[in-house]
Amino acid sequence: MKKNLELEIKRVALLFLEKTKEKEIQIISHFETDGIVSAAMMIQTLKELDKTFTLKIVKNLEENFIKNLAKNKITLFLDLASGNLDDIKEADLKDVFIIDHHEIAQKIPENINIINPHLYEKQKISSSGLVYLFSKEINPKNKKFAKLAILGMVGDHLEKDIGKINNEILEDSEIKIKKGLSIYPAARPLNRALEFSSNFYLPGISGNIKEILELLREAGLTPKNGKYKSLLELNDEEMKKLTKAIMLRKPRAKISEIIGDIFLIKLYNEFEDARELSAKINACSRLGESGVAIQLCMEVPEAKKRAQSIHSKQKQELMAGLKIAQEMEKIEGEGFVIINAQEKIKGAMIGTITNILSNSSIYKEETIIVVMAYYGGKIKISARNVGNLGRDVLEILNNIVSLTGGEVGGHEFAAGCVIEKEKEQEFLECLKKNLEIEVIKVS
Ligand SMILES: [Mn+2]
Repeated sequence: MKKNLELEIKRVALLFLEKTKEKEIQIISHFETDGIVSAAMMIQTLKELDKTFTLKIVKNLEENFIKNLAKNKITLFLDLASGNLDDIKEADLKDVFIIDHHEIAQKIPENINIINPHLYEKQKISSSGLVYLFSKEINPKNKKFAKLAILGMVGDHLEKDIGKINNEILEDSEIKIKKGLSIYPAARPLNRALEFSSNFYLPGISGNIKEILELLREAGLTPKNGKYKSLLELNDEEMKKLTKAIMLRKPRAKISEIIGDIFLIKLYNEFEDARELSAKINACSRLGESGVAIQLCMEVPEAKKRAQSIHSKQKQELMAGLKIAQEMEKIEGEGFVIINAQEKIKGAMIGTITNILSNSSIYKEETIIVVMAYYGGKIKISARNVGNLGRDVLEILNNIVSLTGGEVGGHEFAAGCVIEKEKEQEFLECLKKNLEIEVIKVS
C-alpha cells in the first residue's frame, strides 16, 4: 500500500513525541540554508516543548562522526543521512529519526523513522518544508515558521517548480512575492546587478556597461543622484518597461530564465529577498559561523549585524577574486578559456566566479570557461558554458577525471570536480587536449 507523505509526517511526529518523553535529543543538520533553516525551526519547536537537545551543524556526514554519536539519545538528522543508512545501522544508534529529501541509497533499517518524499509520489520539497509540516503537526502555532520553510525552498533552488505541498506552505506564510525580472542581487543598483549578475545572462548586454546604460535609458530608467534604482525598488510600471526592453532586444532568451518570482521574507521586521538571506546564511556557515546563521533565522538581535558584516566581507572577497580572474594570464583557445588561479583565489569561490564570468559578455556564446583553484590540500575545478549552449561540460570533466581520479558533480552546462593537487599538470594537459580535439572535429 502506498502511504501518503502527510500521513507519514503525522505518524512520525506522534512517535517522536512519545519516544522523546524522557530522553535527550541530538540533532544533526546540514550547514547550508535548507539545513540551517530546518534546524532553526526544529530547535524552536523543541524549546517550546521544554525538550532537552543538542545541535551539531555539519558540512557532510562522515562515517566516523556517525560512529561517535551518543547511543542512548534520540538522534534526529535533518537535510542529510538518507545516503548514510548503512553507516547509521552499523553505529548501533537506538532511536533514529531522519527528515530529509535526498535520494535514499540503501535499505531502511528497522529502528529508523524516515520522512522523505522519495518514498512517495516524488514531490519537490525541501527538508525545511518537511520540518515545517512536522513542526506544525506538533503544534499548529508553528505555522509562524512558514516563511522559514520558503527560505529553505529558495535556498535549494526549488522555487521554479512549486507543487501542491509548497503551495500550501506559501499560503501559510506571510511573505511578499514580487513578479518580474529575476535578476540577482535584486537589492543592488540595476546597472551593477546587470554587470555582475550570477544568475542572469543576456547576450550582448550582460557585463557590457555601455549596452546596460542604453537599455536602462530605453526603459525610461535614469539615475537619481548618480544612482540607479534596484530591482526591488521598481514599481510595476518600471518593471514592465524594463522587462519589455530586455525582451525586445533579445527575443531568443528564455522567458522562464528572465522572469520569475522573487520571494520577500520578513525578518527583523524588514522584507528581504530570500536569495539574499540564503546567501547570508551560507556566508556565515562557510566561515564556520553556523551559530550566527541559526540565530539570524531566529531573529536574535545580535546576529543581524554579525551576519551582515560576514556577508559583506565575503562579497568584497568575491569581487576581488573576480578581478584577479579577469586580469590574470589564461590558457585560451578556440571556444574555451582556462583560468588556473592556484592559490590566488579561494577554492570555495570559484563556482560563483565561473557563474559570473559565464553570465558576462566577456566571452562569446558556447565558450567553455574552466576555473581552477587550490582548495584545502586539493584542487577545485568549476566549468560552465556561456549562454548555456555548447558541449556537455559534465561529460568533459567525467572523461578527464576517469584518468586523473577525483570526484565530479553537476550537469551539462555547469559542472565541477575536485582532484588531488599532484594531478594539476596532468589535468590541464588532458583538459586542453579534450577541448582542442573537439575544435578540430567540428571545423
Ligand atoms: Mn536540502
